[in-house]
Amino acid sequence: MAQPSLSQRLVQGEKAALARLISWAENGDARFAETLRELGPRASKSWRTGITGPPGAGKSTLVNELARELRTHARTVGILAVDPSSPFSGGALLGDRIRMEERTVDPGVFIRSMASRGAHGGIARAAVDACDAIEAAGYDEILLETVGVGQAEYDVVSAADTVLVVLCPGAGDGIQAMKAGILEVADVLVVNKADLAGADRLATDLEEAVHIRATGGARDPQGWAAPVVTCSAGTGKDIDEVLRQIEKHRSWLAGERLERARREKRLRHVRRTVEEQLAQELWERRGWNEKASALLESGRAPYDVVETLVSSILGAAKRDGVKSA
Ligand SMILES: Nc1nc2c(ncn2[C@@H]2O[C@H](COP(=O)(O)OP(=O)(O)OP(=O)(O)O)[C@@H](O)[C@H]2O)c(=O)[nH]1
Ligand SMILES: [Mg+2]
Repeated sequence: MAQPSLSQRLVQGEKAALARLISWAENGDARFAETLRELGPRASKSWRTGITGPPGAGKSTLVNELARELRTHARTVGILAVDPSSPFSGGALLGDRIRMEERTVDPGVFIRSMASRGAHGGIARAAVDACDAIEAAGYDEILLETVGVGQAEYDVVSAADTVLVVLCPGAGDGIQAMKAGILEVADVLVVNKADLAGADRLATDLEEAVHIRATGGARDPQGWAAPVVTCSAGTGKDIDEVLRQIEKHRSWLAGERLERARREKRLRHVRRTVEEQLAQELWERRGWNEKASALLESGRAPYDVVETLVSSILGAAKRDGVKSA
């Protein structure tokens, strides 16, 4: 009897098949696209929630609690923990994995971590592909956690439909977060560690900052002003409130807004992937690395080298255009 194909195994809910598919996405393996193609067009039904925030704010603890809460509502959950700044692949987020052990034995939960070195090309591209794979496997919810609040993390988390920014009182709290432009990316601001002193103060500061932004015309009047939720992932307090705010944002986005947002995200993903594949083609397969080195060594100025290389394809494209016209 013929072995079931990977796409068949995926649809049957086999986690190993999903893990394999994600590895193909990470490695830039052509079988990733083939498998998605085989699965055919499907309605996108997974809600993607991104979770970002400074190291140690309690993102992983919150993800674990959100997953627990979602499971009580019979929602299946795919968790993707991405560390764009870590050179270590796989084991980078092992700590998180161990903490989430309880979730991993649940057949309705899938957990995977990813670091930049594991991804062939861009981690942001690989993360979107991984989310698409999780969606294709039929999970209702995707929780996409990143470490840190830099540009690389934002690139990853901006693939989500709803972005949570998790902060906590203490070192590097509110003011720093605002400087880092966190208000711009947050759909929901979560003040975690409510059990610690300073949480209420941080929440008030954030509410004020959101209000100033909203009234300062930085957002359109019908726009979404990020709510501030205070919770304690460590004790499980008010996790349901965090979920309620995600649901509210989801209802607000539903319809035309959601379609537009997802269209933009798809376009960004296509652009990234095209850039990545072209770069591979030129630098690796067409030997541009060697060509550029040789030209530089022969004493050519960097911009001369750029022009020579670029016109070698653009010139060719122009000639082809003339031919086909
Ligand atoms: N007091 C208190 N501690 C918490 C709470 N939530 C998480 N912690 C603790 O904060 C520490 C960091 O939690 P993590 O969930 O690993 O934080 P993280 O944001 O995922 O950290 P990185 O992935 O390293 O950026 C752990 O020791 C948690 O036990 C909370 O609500 N209250
Ligand atoms: Mg973490």
